[in-house]
Amino acid sequence: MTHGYDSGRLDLPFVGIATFGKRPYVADWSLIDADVAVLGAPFDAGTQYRSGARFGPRAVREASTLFSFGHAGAYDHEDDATYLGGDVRIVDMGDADIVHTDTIKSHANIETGVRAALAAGALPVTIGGDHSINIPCINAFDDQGDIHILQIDAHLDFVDERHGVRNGHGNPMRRAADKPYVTGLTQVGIRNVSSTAKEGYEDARKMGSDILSVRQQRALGAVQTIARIPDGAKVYITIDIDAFCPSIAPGTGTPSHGGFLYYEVLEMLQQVAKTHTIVGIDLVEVAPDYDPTGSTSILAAQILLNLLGFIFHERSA
Ligand SMILES: [Mn+2]
Repeated sequence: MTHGYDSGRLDLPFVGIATFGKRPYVADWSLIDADVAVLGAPFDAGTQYRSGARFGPRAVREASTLFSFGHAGAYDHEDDATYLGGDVRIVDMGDADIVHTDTIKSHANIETGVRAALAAGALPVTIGGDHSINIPCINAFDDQGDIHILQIDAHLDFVDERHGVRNGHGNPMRRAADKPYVTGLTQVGIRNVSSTAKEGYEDARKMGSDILSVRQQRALGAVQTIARIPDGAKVYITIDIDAFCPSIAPGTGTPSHGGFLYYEVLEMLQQVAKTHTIVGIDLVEVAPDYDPTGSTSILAAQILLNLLGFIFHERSA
């Protein structure tokens, strides 16, 4: 371990270079030797309203340092569990290169990063960027067997094509559903008006989607919600920060009132980590400049670190 009293340094959260969780930076993607590889995907040219998610990876990394005191792991007294002890090896791959105005090249660079994480046997965790960055993430799973997608989001993101656009942030769940190895989707938190019209919802259901609003999820609770995901499915989780209520997550391009609060999402993530194998994660649409308090980025970092804690706690159990 390189941090904490082990090394003779106190290394408080505000000290040092802000990699994700203050974990080691691995610039050479052929040298990843880790359980988790975190990739930044600072691309926001897929937005249809307010841009700014290109600054998401830096803001989430910065926020993640708050949870990175030098002690070994994070003890949770409610669960009586210590999460993310020194045995869980997390590395930060830095960012995929982004070529301004060029979605194809930028997405290809993100896909290369996710493929490198998978080739190393690490769990890929990609921080957006707008939700279009999920498209190359899912492309990278074309040799990984069947996956099911759990999407936590305000918006369905199931537009096939509009004005020739097929790879914007309104399209990723449709692009995923197009894949033969994506066997189904569970889309939770969907509410209010967005770019997906009625036919998009009909297409989604035809292509294997289970769609739940915030109020429908609340009525079910976490256990019953996650029980709707097929048994034995390998699950890829995509979290759009706008799934949360704008009162706790205003730092995003397309806020939508009536969203989730922290524990509603956390409990779904803890449950799915118990019941299913998680094969990949992305968290998108943090646009920090709309939230001068930084609370949105802290929420994103806290959700990711807790989710990783749950996953590796189950793996070691
Ligand atoms: Mn989205």
